Amino acid sequence: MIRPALVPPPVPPLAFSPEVAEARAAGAPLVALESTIITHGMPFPQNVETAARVEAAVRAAGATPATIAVIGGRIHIGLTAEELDRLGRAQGVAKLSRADLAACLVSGRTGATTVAATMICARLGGIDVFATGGIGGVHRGAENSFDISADLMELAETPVTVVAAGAKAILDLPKTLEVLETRGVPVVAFGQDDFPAFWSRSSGLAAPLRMDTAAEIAAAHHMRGLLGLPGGQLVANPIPAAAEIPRDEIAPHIEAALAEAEAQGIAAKAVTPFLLQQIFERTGGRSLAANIALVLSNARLAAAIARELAVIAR
Ligand code: PSU
Ligand code: MN
Repeated sequence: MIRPALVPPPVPPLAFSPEVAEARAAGAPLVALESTIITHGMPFPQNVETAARVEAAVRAAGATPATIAVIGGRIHIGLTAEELDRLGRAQGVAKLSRADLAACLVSGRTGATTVAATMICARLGGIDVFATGGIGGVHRGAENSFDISADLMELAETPVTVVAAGAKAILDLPKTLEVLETRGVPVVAFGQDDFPAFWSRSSGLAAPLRMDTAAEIAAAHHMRGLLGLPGGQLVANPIPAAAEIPRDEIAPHIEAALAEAEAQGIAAKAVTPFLLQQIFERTGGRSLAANIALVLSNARLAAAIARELAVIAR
C-alpha cells in the first residue's frame, strides 16, 4: 500500500516568497538565481554575502530576484534573508540536478539547485531569465569518465535564458561548445566575439553567436518561443576587466587542481566543488573575488534582459 504521505499533490509543490508573488501578479520582470553556488560554490560567509549582493544588484537594475532552492520538500522560488542565511551555513546540503529533484521533494528534504534544476524550477515559476556564475559542461578527460554536466542537456530542453560568464575554465571548453551545438543551444557571447572562460574574458575560442544588447537577447528568446523550439539560450557575459584573472595566470592553478582531483579520486558531483575550492586556495582567494564580480555582472545583464522581455510580453 502507498503511504499517504508519499502520494504527491496534483501540482508541483511551489512556494513563492511574498516579493516574488507580488512581482508575478504585477507581470514585473523576474530573474531566477541558483543555490548550488551558495552551498557548493563559495565558502561561508562570502556565499551568503554574495547571494544578498546579487539579489540587490537585480533589484537595483529594475527586476525582482528569485533565488531558488528546495527546502523541506518544497521548491522555494524566492528566499527570505533568514532562509538564505540558513542555507549558506548548512553542512552537507544535497546538490540537486534534474535527476535528483523529484526524489528530494518526496523525501521532504532540503537541497540546493544546480543550473539544470534551477532552470526546471524557474520554468515552473514562469521565469524566463536566470543568472549564475558559470554553467557545468564537458569535463576534461570526458572521453574516459563520460562526465558531462546535465546543465548542457537542460539548456537543450528547458526554455530559460541563462546568463553565465561562459563555462568554467576547469572544463574542456571546445567539447562543451560542441555538445551545445549538437543539442541546438544558442551560445551568445555578449559584446565580444570570443567565448569567455569564467575567470578570464577570453577562452581563445570564438563564440558561435554574438549580441551587443539586452533587447536583442530578449527578442531572440521570444522568437524561439514563437518558433516552438524547446530549450534556452546560453548568454556568455565576460567577467568585468578589473576582476579578471588572465588565462595564462589561472591555467597552472587549474592544472594543479585537476591533478589533485585525480590523485584523490574525486568523481561525479564532487568534482566541480572540489576544483573550485582548490583553485580558491591556490590563488589566495583571488578566484573567489573574480567569481563574485562575474556573478554580480551577470545578475545585472539578466535583469536588463528580463526587463526587455517584460516589454515584449506587454
Ligand atoms: N557557477 C558558479 N559556481 C558554481 C556553479 C555555478 O560560479 O558552483 C555550480 C552550478 O550549480 C552548476 C554546477 O550547475 O556548478 C555544475 O556542477 P556539475 O559540473 O557537477 O554539473
Ligand atoms: Mn558531472
